[in-house]
Amino acid sequence: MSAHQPGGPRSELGVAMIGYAFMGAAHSQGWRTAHRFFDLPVRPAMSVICGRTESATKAAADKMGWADWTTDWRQVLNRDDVQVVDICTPGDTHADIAIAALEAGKHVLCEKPLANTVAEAEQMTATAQAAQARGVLSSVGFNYRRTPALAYMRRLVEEGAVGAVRHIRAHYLQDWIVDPEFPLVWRLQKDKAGSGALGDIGAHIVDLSQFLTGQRLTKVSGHHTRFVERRPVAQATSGLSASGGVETGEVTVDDAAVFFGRTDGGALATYEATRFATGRKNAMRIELNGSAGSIAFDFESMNELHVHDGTAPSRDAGFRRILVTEPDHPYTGVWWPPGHGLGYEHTFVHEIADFVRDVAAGTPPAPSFADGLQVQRVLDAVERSSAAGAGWTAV
Ligand code: SOE
Repeated sequence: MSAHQPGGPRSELGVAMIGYAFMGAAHSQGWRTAHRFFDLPVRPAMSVICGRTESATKAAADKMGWADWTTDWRQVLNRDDVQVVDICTPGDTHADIAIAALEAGKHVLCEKPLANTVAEAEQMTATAQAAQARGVLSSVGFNYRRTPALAYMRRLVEEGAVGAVRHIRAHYLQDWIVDPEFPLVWRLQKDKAGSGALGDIGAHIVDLSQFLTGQRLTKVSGHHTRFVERRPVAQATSGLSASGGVETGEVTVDDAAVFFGRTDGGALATYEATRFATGRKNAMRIELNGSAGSIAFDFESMNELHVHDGTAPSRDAGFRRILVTEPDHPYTGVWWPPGHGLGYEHTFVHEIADFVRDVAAGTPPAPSFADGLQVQRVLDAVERSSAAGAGWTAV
């Protein structure tokens, strides 16, 4: 229940979450925890969770701490105890839910990628911009921006630690579908996910590279491919794990994508997104090389940055490891003593803390739907380039 009195201060921000699987669990952790560590102006209230299957939704509500549950997402839009709709469903439902929620006056946090197509993302962005004029806010969940080391990397770039950025080298390497018997989960179906490795994890590195450098891709050249054409139809899924039967179905998305591009700031950027990098679990790596130095990051060592100061005397040259766990690093001060480290889930806690603060202050959160749309345009340009034999394609 919202404690809001008409005309008075709101002490709670009621949230409805749509979806309860991997991202639903990650976001629930954020909603449960953010106000317990961060000093927030309003306290999130986990009002209702929504999913398609009654028994699973009810179980998710109990397990993740939601006060109520429903199987009808439209129903949550009429509730007075809901001010925020958090969309954690596959991409094929993002546009319908986000547009209806914004039009109903609910703030929206939507998982990435923003949509399955540029046309959907454009519609969502137009709706979000109209809603923002009425004080209704929205954001897309590129959670890795909230990794302390990456937030600090951005600060270092802004302070000139790498000088003029010449190279952006971004890889997102996973291996959870290397086994051809791994089932055909929704992330491998174009009608549900929009694209494969490209949209699911390539979207993160496109967003991050632009966030870290402040530069935007203007043209790309790319190629994507599929290594396994058919897989057992999924029977049960949990997080990124699944079991399948004997019946098989067609994989309709890319398994891996490589692309490079030019930015409006003059950098040459290279990207690789794959779920076939055997042995790499969540190796989201990004390295910037510039006129004054370099910075490198790997999510598998997410509390560290490797920084080279190219202006130091050559006898002292080399990459220095910075442990990003000090109280004056982004986000870390509210957590544990230096060196004790954070994990994947904290990126969602930070995302939600930032979102709650922005909603309470009436400040448009970042990344916006417009940022999500721009990423979608990059992904679309990579697909068009791949289809046309990898030539330069404008974003
Ligand atoms: C699967 O590739 C996945 O769960 C992505 O969907 C997430 O965005 C990423 O954070 C981890 O991997």
